[in-house]
Amino acid sequence: MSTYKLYYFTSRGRAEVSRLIFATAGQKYEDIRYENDEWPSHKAEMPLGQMPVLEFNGTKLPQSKSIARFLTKQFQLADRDNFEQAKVDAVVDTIEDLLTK
Ligand SMILES: N[C@@H](CCC(=O)N[C@@H](CS)C(=O)NCC(=O)O)C(=O)O
Repeated sequence: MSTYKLYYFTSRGRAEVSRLIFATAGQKYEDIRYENDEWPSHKAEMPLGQMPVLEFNGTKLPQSKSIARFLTKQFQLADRDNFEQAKVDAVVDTIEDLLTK
């Protein structure tokens, strides 16, 4: 059975989309949330020294959008056709615009 651990801060930020995907799919996962003062001692454990990070079957994957795209494919929530995928990408890119601002 596959195991999923999602590492992020206690805020919603760049992890919330993946948390929502897990909820929508009804998939159990470990939602690991670090307080700001805990972060320095975990930074070196992350592939790019940042979060969110998804640990899938023991391997860590960085980058929030890569994680979200992987999860939607994993749980068959996207990819029904190319236009459906483009609509999903548009939502992701819009969220990125908001986060950047
Ligand atoms: N492009 C990355 C950006 C990740 C990022 O900026 N993470 C921030 C929190 S939102 C972080 O880990 N900051 C702590 C640090 O850089 O030490 C993504 O989308 O996952």
